[in-house]
Amino acid sequence: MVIKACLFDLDGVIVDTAKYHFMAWHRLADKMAIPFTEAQNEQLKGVSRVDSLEKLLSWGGIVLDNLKKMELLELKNQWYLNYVENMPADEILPGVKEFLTELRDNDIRVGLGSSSKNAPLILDKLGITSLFDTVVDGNRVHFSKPHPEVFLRGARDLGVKPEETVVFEDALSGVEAALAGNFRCIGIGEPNVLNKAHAVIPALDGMSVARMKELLG
Ligand code: B16
Ligand code: MG
Repeated sequence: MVIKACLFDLDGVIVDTAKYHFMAWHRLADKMAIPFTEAQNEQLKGVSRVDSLEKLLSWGGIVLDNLKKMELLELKNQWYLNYVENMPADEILPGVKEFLTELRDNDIRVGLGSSSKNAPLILDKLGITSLFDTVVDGNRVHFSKPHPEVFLRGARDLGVKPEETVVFEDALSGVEAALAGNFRCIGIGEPNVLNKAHAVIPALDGMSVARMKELLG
């Protein structure tokens, strides 16, 4: 396989912000007396803010008007931003900077494909914006993962075909998005959750161009 580009999800792949999304959704669920489990949280990973709220409300059997939904979305985001405000720059996950740098040195283009509207702010906070050739975030897409739009836009920005591009994802919705777009996909996390991916690894720590090629056969 020729690899011309890599597209990275943000939350849970580049940085451990997935835990802050979980904390903020949990707080909102508690406020509304909706039981919220780790398994349900798994279903919110990679899903846009507005679609996540719809899922949460449906689990609680709660129907609200749009104004109230906007209020709750604003509240969840404020809590999330408060958590990430105190996030140290070294919270970038181990091995990420090294791998991104190696990709660049090997002329493999690098893009971000995140559902998060806060992605540019997080990259900036970590001081790694310049390591990406393109950033596609929740502000640039119409359809949430598992729709492939976010990755298709990334490939288009980079001038590469999906079949020449590897997507790194920690969410089932993201793995499904990558496959729907005809990308190769390496899952980051639990094999039993991400078993649709072409390969699954626990984290990016120790990842290299050689290892990536080996994993994809
Ligand atoms: P925001 P990713 C996703 O980011 C998160 O996994 C998901 O939990 C979150 O709801 C979504 O971004 C929207 O984020 O509220 O910051 O716009 O994993 O696609 O990088
Ligand atoms: Mg993610």
